Amino acid sequence: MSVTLYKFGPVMGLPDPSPFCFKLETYLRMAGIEYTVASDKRKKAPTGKRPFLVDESGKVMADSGLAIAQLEAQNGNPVDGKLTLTERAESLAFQRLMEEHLYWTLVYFRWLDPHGVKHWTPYMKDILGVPGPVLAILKPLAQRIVRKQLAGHGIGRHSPKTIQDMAITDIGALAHWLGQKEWGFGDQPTTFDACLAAHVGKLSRSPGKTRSLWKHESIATSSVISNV
Ligand SMILES: N[C@@H](CCC(=O)N[C@@H](CS)C(=O)NCC(=O)O)C(=O)O
Repeated sequence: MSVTLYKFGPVMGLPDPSPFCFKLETYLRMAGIEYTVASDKRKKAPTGKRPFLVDESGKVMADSGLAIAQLEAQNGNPVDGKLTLTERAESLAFQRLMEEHLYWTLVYFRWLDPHGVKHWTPYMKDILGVPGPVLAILKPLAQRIVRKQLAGHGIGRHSPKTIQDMAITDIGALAHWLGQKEWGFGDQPTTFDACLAAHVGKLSRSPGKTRSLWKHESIATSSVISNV
């Protein structure tokens, strides 16, 4: 089987600035699924978000987690099949911590925190695939949308210091749970590790304040980054 992956594109030495795109691409590699990266930066997903996949029959799989669940079911669970039900529950809970909470603290630092915005702006042109003058128009519009999203989530109603503390608490929980383990579960990487690599990769390679969050808690996962 082969699929086409719609993502944003490599930046700052990461396969993608979006942890969801990073996770899904890493999963495809771990599962041994052939894929090509679509060059079309404009094509819209049914959900309006990236990543999404299109298979050979034209079927669209949107949302990284749902796409992985479909691929696992279709291909005999090549990546997560060895996990017990308890491990699956832990894997899901930690992925939710990263994707539904830690991720939003990073969104704040990238788009709204004045210090973070200053450091991120030079990368935005490449991430969004638009020329500088268009970016100057798009940035305030995007910031308005992000401000609404963060207020809707609830995290955006807190002070910058509280948002930073929340990120540090999440990173600390992950670090304590992982301890010195090389992988989240057993002796091989699973979807959990793909998700972790995506978030740790983003934290450690991000410019400005986000990187200092990473330095604040030494999370013992360098093997996750280098191996996945
Ligand atoms: N739950 C989704 C989240 C995907 C997501 O939030 N993608 C962001 C980039 S990190 C996006 O495409 N945002 C564009 C937008 O919101 O318009 C998944 O796992 O794929």
